[in-house]
Amino acid sequence: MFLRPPLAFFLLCVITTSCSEPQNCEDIQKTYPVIACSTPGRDGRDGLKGEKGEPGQGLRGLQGPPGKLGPQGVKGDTGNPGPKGNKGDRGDCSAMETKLALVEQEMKSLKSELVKVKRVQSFSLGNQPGKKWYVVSKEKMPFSQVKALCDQLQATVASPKNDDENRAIQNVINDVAYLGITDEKTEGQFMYITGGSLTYSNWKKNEPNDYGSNEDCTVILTEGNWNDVSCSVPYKAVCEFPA
Ligand SMILES: [Ca+2]
Ligand SMILES: [Ca+2]
Repeated sequence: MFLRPPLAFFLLCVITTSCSEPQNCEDIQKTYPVIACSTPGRDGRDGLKGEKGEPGQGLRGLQGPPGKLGPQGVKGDTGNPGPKGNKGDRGDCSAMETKLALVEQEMKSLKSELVKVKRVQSFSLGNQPGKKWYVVSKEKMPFSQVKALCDQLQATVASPKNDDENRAIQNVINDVAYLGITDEKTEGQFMYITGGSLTYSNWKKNEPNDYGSNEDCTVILTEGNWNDVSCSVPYKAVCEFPA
């Protein structure tokens, strides 16, 4: 006897579903020899990877914070010079020119006054035009103060370089006075305090003697000759001004 196809299909589905034990399958086959009974096979291998899908339709996220500043780029070439500008208006220099004229006039007047003062001074000091001139202090002082005094007057301590200059100094002093000559750096080697070895000297007989091993400064005596003395003993200062 044959079952009709719809019924047979129904039974096959029921039996296949319930046929989990081998013993049950054998019993069913005995009862329904036309029905094949089998256990489910193992899972197959994974298939090939599918193509990338289309972007999703969900909401887009918020924009993230700006990234870190990148490294400084290479300096570019110098650009072309810009076009020349238009010529400006002429400035008003009349006030400046008037002021300049006044300054020039004052300078001329001052120069004229200075010439007069120099002439009077030369006459009173017995200076000769074109030659160095000398000023003597009223007070006596140690050599360190003599240097400071002449510096203040923008002069140097007198340093005669020849007989004429030595005589000119002798003529203005009325007492012993310091000269700008010492052997403070090297004993026995007298030098100008402005630098350089002596090019002229007028030592008194048996001088310099470095008496008491303590005589490193030089004085000019009223007779015009020189003696080495202690720098701490007070004598007058003679400051020298250029011609
Ligand atoms: Ca000495
Ligand atoms: Ca001496």
